[in-house]
Amino acid sequence: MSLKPAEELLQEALSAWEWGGTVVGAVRYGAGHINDTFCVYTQNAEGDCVRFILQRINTNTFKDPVGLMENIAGVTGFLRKKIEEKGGDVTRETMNVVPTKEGSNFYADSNGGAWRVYTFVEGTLCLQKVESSEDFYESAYAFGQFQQLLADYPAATLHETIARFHDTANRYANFEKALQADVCGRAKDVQKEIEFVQARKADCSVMVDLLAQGKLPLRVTHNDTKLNNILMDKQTRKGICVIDLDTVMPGLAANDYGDSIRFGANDCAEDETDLSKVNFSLPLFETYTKGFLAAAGSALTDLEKETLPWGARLMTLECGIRFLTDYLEGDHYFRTHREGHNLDRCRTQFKLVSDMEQVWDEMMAIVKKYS
Ligand code: ADP
Ligand code: GN1
Ligand code: MG
Repeated sequence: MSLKPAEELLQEALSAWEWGGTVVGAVRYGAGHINDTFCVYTQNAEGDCVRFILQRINTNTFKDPVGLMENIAGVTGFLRKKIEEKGGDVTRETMNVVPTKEGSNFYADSNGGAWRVYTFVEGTLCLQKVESSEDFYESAYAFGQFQQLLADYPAATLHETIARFHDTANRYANFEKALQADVCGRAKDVQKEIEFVQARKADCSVMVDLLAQGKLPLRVTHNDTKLNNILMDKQTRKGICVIDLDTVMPGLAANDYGDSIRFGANDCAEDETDLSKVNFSLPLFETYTKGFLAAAGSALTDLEKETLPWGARLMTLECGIRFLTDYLEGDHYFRTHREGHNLDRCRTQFKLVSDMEQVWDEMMAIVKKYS
């Protein structure tokens, strides 16, 4: 079933929860590319405003919402125990799912959509761009710690919410398929980008080959470690809560590290159209490396640490390949807001990959310094 605009199902979804007060309104929220997120404003008996996050899971992307929500319930429950043990605040340091009136952790709507509600973590910031080196360090520490906390999570119980999510070689194969099909006749206009990818076909296999050879371990990873998937405390500016847990699955440590570098170690938006503003920042790379290794380094093997720069390069290349593939296929995967949006996004990623290739030796040396 094709999904209707989320707004059309909003009232139906709202009626599936108790809310503990009167719903005053619900507005679109956040800048994600996949799910539909709303902030729900309620008024409780004391007259105070209490906010919630209501999300429609994109079931075209996440085909098994039951398994996905089981993962989230499992992971947040596990984190809650760890946070309690260290005397932390479980209402702010992990996501908390609010059950429906029927006691389920999501609501299946009449259109095949799946909705869930989280308590709103107040007093936090969600950054779309790095504002200071200190913020980036804190995000690195928070993602590193997230991985540490989940190190002994029973990984075999996790559902693979998107098959082969960070299998870069398979992403390359899908790109070639999209290119052959060229359903929109767009390939002729993006020859430079196509050549860029094809020249890096061998790179796409570096990490997946090491995994297949048993040289790198699978860990419980987040797999979507963008800066805007961390909530930072407004007062202390510490990264307090890792959000967007849909892609928590067994994966490579370098990919969590690398996806954060891709998104945050630069001074531009992911969809910046002026490529002269798109520059990989080695100082920010160093800051993130320091924070991530301070939190997660002791759990990583020597080869995992050595290959972290590959995580950065390949997550950036892979993301660019995914944007380009979606552009060739007619923009059906990532939400777009303008003509050529995926192509703009793809170009920023490829510029960043080129920059990283230029300073590869320095990247390797920085990782070594903090290992
Ligand atoms: P998407 O998959 O679309 O990226 P996210 O789960 O990252 O969705 O949520 C989108 C935005 O909503 C986040 O960037 C953040 O600003 C906000 N958000 C999500 N969950 C919470 C929460 N529990 N408390 C406060 N803000 C949240
Ligand atoms: C998507 O959902 P969101 O916006 O946090 C995508 C990530 C990409 C990212 C690029 C499930 O993340 O893999 O890296 O866009 N999520 C999924 O910004 O495909
Ligand atoms: Mg997000």
